[in-house]
Amino acid sequence: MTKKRTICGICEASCGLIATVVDGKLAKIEPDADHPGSGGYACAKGLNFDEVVYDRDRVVHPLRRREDGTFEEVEWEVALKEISKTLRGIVRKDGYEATGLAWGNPMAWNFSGYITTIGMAAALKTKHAYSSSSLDINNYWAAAHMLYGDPTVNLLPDFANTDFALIIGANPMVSRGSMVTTGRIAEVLREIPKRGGRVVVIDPRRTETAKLFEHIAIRPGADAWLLGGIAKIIIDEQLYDAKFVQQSTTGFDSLRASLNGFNLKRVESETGIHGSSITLLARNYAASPRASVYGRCGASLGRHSTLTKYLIDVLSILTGNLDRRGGMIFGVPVFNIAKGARIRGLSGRGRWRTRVDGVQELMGTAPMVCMPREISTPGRGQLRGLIMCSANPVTSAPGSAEFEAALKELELLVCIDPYITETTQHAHWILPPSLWPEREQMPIFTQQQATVPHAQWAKPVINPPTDVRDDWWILDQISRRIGINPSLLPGAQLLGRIGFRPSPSAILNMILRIGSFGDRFGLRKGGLNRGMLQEHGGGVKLADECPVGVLHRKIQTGDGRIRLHQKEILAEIGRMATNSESIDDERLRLFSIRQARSHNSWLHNIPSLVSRTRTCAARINPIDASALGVRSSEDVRLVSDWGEIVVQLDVTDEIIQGAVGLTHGWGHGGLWEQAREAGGAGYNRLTSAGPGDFDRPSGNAVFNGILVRILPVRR
Ligand SMILES: Nc1nc2c(c(=O)[nH]1)N[C@H]1C(S)=C(S)[C@@H](COP(=O)(O)OP(=O)(O)OC[C@H]3O[C@@H](n4cnc5c(=O)[nH]c(N)nc54)[C@H](O)[C@@H]3O)O[C@H]1N2
Ligand SMILES: Nc1nc2c(c(=O)[nH]1)N[C@H]1C(S)=C(S)[C@@H](COP(=O)(O)OP(=O)(O)OC[C@H]3O[C@@H](n4cnc5c(=O)[nH]c(N)nc54)[C@H](O)[C@@H]3O)O[C@H]1N2
Ligand code: SF4
Ligand SMILES: [Mo]
Repeated sequence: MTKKRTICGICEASCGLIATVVDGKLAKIEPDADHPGSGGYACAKGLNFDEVVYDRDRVVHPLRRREDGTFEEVEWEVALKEISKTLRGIVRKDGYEATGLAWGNPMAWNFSGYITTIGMAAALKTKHAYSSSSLDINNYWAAAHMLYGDPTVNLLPDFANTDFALIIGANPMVSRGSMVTTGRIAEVLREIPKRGGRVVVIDPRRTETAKLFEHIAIRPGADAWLLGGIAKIIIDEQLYDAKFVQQSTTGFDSLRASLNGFNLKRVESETGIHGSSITLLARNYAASPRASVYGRCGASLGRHSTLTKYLIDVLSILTGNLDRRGGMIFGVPVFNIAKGARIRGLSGRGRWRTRVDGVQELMGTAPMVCMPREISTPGRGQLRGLIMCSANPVTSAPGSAEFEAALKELELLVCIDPYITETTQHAHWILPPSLWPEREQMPIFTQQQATVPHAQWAKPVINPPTDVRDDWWILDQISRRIGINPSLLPGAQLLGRIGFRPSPSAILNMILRIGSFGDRFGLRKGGLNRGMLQEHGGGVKLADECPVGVLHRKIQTGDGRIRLHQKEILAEIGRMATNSESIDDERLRLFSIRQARSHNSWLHNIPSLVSRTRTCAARINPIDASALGVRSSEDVRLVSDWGEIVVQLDVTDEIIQGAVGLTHGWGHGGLWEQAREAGGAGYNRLTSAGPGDFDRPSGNAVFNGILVRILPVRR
């Protein structure tokens, strides 16, 4: 029996864990009390992950789909040979531009898979590079590119030191934080009121987080109205930090003029929040010496999400809370991803547009919502051969039916995934990847957004089943057979031809060693390298907190100032103001709910995480329920412009009137038996990937604020 330290690879909390291994098998997972980030916290998902590793439905051999839709096991050599033969055929016929890659959320904890994926997309010179970031945070990147000239600039709320935390559309008590990694986030937030500060939660639902603090209920999709309204009050009442604005920004007059339409009456009617509450909120926020504004999925997954994120940042900028202790701060990157992305030409936006919809590229990727049309629209550059890693778009992308239909049209679909899901069942090939306890773990992304800077690089805890391989290895093997090197190293294709193909781990170790915390190959005593981090096993603290006074190093606008004037933002404000789908529509507005023992679409095959009481339901307010004549526990039809589902109803006053909260990630197909039996219905049968149905500047998907009707089930 041995105990090994590792890092959970499921969510952005990136908790430190201790795994007990008995006879080579994962016997127990416990929280690592000494971890500098998570400090002994871990949730049920991480602690029960052995059930995923040993799940009897797990794909542990390469599978080929037969004519009748069933799958047969094949040898790796056969799979790799046939896949590359088909790919080469597509390239011969239609060029590399007919091939593509798509990757989903688990890639964020798979450094080797991730760098090989983006390396492969670069080597294929394809525009078909689709990331789940466009179902999630593309609006962050687009707004950061506009304001700071670099999409990777990410403002972290300094919850540990703030006096006023304004939380917009986030539920950290359940999600454990996103786009920020703050260990024991629940306790850190609870400390704020204890030291005399305030936490105000803006959410259409009285969530697990809202219940603990002050809650202001908002209609789904109305955040930009609220934020613009607050910004206007702060400017009109001269509550802003004129010195900071003058020294650090350009375009203030344009911002001020753009807010003209955000008069209190309109803001009140759009948001459903009383005008006096909005005014008070604006004044209190601005008066607070150390205030932070944090928005997440609720602020990212609606219409106008780039505008919303722009306005979130504008509040910190106006009040001088940017780069201030207790306001918004910047992480300390162990790997300087921002610089690396700039050097390798990934960092940017709008350098090309998608073929069918003409949407701007962002960080070298195209939005997931464009994929169905890229597959089904003929012409040069039509997507014919797709490799998809760790993604389940049929459930998690908007417009489930559009994805299902399009995936079936592909000449080649290869899915690297541990399950036969409602998505991967359409693949010609399913290849079995290792899971995070079976591979080296080093969370490049979350380590750079940690509010207590730390580094960790863990060895695999256990060996994978015989026929299971790391995602990067699978991509590399396919690449070799089609004559490319899936790498972003300068000169990679030439180096590949002469046989120089260092592993992702070796490449990152080299970058670590020459980086600001590195050992400079022995020249800097106490510096970091992979070997010493792996020897230690647990997290190594780099500082007690993130530094402030670093803004000038982050900004890449040329003149060092934040650019408030943005044409695309003005256009978005115009669009939003004239949007007629609004307050007079008698339909209800749909929004998403995440659950503690669930992770998007992929932990529903685990008995200890799925119990009957925790499955899928639509929640509405009692007043709406009585007007509609529906009751708790009854099945109802939810009908949108794009689809309909039948789902169980839960009547609760935690939901604002005029809205429906629906759990996302349920209603499974495919061959994961427990997940199928768990039942429920797919949220994204009600949403759309249509050409007008995403955020224009960023391509981010729209899941929240969809208009729906509740109707009785047809008998
Ligand atoms: N309605 C609605 N839809 C949403 C959201 C919402 O709030 N509401 N949220 C959106 C957000 S924020 C996100 S991030 C997306 C997520 O959407 P996706 O990125 O599609 O991710 P998941 O649905 O979590 O599916 C992950 C897949 O990866 C597989 N997998 C797990 N681990 C590994 C691994 O190590 N290697 C490989 N190769 N595969 C692995 C799982 O089996 C699963 O099939 O969903 C979005 N969809
Ligand atoms: N247990 C668990 N943890 C997770 C996940 C999971 O599925 N389960 N998913 C992970 C992923 S991929 C991500 S991206 C993060 C997300 O992290 P969070 O964003 O913190 O998680 P959500 O629960 O989606 O919180 C969004 C909140 O926005 C509210 N909301 C919806 N629409 C609106 C709106 O229009 N305006 C406002 N103001 N609020 C709105 C919802 O009611 C919800 O409370 O969580 C991660 N952690
Ligand atoms: S799922 Fe997230 S919160 Fe739970 S143990 Fe893993 S990293 Fe921590
Ligand atoms: Mo996400």
